Amino acid sequence: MRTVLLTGFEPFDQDSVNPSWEAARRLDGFKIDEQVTIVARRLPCAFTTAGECLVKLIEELRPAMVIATGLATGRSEISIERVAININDARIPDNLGEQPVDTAVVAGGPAAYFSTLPIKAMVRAVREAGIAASVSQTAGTFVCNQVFYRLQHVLTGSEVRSGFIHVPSQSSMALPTLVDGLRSAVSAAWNTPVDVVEGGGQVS
Ligand code: PCA
Repeated sequence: MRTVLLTGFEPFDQDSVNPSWEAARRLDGFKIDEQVTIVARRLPCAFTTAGECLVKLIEELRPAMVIATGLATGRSEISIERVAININDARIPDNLGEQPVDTAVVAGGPAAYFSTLPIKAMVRAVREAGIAASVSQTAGTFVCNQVFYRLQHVLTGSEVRSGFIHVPSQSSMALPTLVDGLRSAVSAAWNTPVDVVEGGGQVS
């Protein structure tokens, strides 16, 4: 049995729940097919611990694919992220009170890493399920971007594909819809070895 590791975040910024974890945990144990099961785990929302926690989970679970998710307050669609950048620039303190400004995620690392997931196919699959989705060109500069960058950094050169999905707040998308959308995105990621070519860019 192979594993797709799906992570969500603990609540942050005075919220009592984080829909990324609420949705991910409802997919724990879901079988994408006979050979592949989703394993869901929660990450702390802190610059000093989130990346370490994810790297340990990858060592422990040896997943065949890794998809991290987090909340993007203010977005109304499921955002399939294209790129992680080598910058921490926190607008608010994280859950340990840290607020780095303009520091590197990995000192000396490349400016950015692209998702190695089939992002266009994932958007298409979520939309086909009747749920709003789009490619996002920025995962921000807070803990989500940091975790996304660390994920791509640690898996550079490996066969294991990985990437990040931002989810809307529960006022924009009900939890059952989000769970369905996430399931569609993860299944498409696993079942699409080469991404589809489909316009999804932005002018600005
Ligand atoms: N969203 C934050 C961090 C944790 C989360 O769920 C972000 O977008 O960086």
